[in-house]
Amino acid sequence: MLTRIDHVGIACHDLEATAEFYRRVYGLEVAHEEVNEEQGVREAMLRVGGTADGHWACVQLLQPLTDDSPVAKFLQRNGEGVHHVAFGTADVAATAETVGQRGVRVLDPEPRHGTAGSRITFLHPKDCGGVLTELVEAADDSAAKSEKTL
Ligand code: MC0
Repeated sequence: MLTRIDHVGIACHDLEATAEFYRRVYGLEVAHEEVNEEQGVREAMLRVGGTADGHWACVQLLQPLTDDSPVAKFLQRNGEGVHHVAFGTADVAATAETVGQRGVRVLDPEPRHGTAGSRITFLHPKDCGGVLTELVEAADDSAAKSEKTL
């Protein structure tokens, strides 16, 4: 059902300063930047290594756009740090339905728009051992899914 760790989301106050930390200390570069108004974030993806299913595992830096967004609330409560873990899946809607049947609250029954054309849904941290969990169907995961169904 889960095919990779897609990314680890890290909440920060200053995207550029945090990206510079990852560049200076680990030599990681920003591969992709995006603003996601619906989620209330500016984000930067830093590729760390390849996964067995042919994707990149990334660190995702998240800076809030507004004071009432989920990442802003998280920063107010906890300060900077790991905000969520995201798993890749070939079919986000099917995986969300399965985990929902297993007693986990699915926060977005209808998948939303995520990084680089992906489709995403979040699972409630209180049902996932305190870890806000994201399911990600990348744009090319969907292509693989249509091939499979042909
Ligand atoms: C909140 N809680 C967390 C947490 N956020 N626990 C672990 N990790 C987190 N990130 C805990 C709080 O400490 C609190 O626990 C309880 O959950 C309720 O939190 P709240 O903030 O008072 O309540 P809500 O219900 O308003 O919000 C929590 C919820 C929300 C997780 C439902 O933040 C949400 O819907 N998040 C999903 C969307 C999101 O985070 N988007 C930003 C990333 P106590 O014990 O005090 O009750 S967007 C993204 O990442 C996109 C761009 C992408 O990857 O493509």
